[in-house]
Amino acid sequence: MNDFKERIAAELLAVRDRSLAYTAAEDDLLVRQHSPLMSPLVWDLAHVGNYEELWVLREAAGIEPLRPEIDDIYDAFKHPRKDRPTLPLLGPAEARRYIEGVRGRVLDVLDAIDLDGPTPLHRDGFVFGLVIQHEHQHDETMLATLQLSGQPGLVRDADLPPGRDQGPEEVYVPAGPFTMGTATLPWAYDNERPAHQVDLPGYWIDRLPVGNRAYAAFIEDGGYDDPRWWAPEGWQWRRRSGTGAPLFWAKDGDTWWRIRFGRTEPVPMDEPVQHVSWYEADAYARWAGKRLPTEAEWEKACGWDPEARRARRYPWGEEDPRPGLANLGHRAARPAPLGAYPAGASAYGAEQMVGDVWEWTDSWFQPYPGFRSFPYKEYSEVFFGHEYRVLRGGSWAADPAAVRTTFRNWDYPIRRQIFTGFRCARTELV
Ligand code: AVJ
Ligand code: FE
Repeated sequence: MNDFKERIAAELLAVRDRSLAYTAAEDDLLVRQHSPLMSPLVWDLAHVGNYEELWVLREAAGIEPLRPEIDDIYDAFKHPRKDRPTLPLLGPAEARRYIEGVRGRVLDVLDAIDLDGPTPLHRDGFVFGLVIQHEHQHDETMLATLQLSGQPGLVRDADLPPGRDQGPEEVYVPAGPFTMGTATLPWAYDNERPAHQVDLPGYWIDRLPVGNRAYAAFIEDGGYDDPRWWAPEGWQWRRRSGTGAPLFWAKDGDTWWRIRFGRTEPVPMDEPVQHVSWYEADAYARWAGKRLPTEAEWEKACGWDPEARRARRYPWGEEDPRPGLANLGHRAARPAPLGAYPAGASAYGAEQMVGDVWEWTDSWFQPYPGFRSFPYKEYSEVFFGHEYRVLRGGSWAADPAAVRTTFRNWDYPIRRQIFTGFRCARTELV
């Protein structure tokens, strides 16, 4: 195998190690439904293998189906998450055998395949990028399921750099055009394409994500009880749900506590807030006299290099992510303290845009002008519209393989179990 193929093989191995680590539990934990919002873990496990079979073995390599009878069960569009426990799912041992069988054949295909042709699925190893990123995204989903379950054992406390209590509250992004999306990143998804020019007026954007201390001040100030701050549907959601704090938070006397993978600990006030819905982020921003950034504002502040007049792959440039630049890949099971990554700053000086927490933006998930679905409509196209808000940047649980300045994630505005926070923006006053 050449170097590129070796790299792909290493990525396949790494993501599988991760999936197996998250599912190395007793069968009962894997088959149980921890929340109607989430699949049983054993569904995710076999689903990633089935997806890999469909795309690499059947579509790219033309191999006959291994187990066509299970396709229906693992089709995410046929069965909503809440119904998945009632399906005749493969048991944990069978699921592991199945995905291992698929993987063995996938490595044979990788060895034999021509990564420069004959189809766009082969080119630059796109189909391998597709399944690697897909599995990492499901791993992050599994981690959210495990956090909901209260399951201990997932806290990993790799040393994160200390926070830094200096620097401006906001950075300024002057008016002007930038290139949004990508024409060149080979493993980018269809929804990141095509690259196109967007001309924005000048704006301010927070240098850092909103922290727990600032968010607690919003709560103490009665932010959850004041309809002035809330979008109308947000206010309805807040009243119906009775929500008064981020998910997994509880107050005891004067102290906020949180539960993190089964451990109860004081809320670290210097960390970015996470587990808030879009509605909460939107309300906080209004309370703070600001607003959420649009997706274009977020991407320009993160990725645009105004001197070179081109987009960077990461805020800091082209260099691959490493521990000194961003908190990714579940090295620690939490966001890093605010200000921990000065070396990871964008050209405009915005920090922690990649890693730590996904960031809600004000934008609906919509196609870019000239969008073409690839390789299938159900990855992005069926989600476009006014139902899902765009999330950017990637959390501490996201893998570097599925993070870049152009990467787009999306979810319902009420979602809170995902590792999501936000930062605010502000239009320049003239
Ligand atoms: C991009 C994270 C919203 O999990 O629904 C997984 C990714 N697509 N399988 C999701 C995805 C197909 C997707 N998100
Ligand atoms: Fe999937």
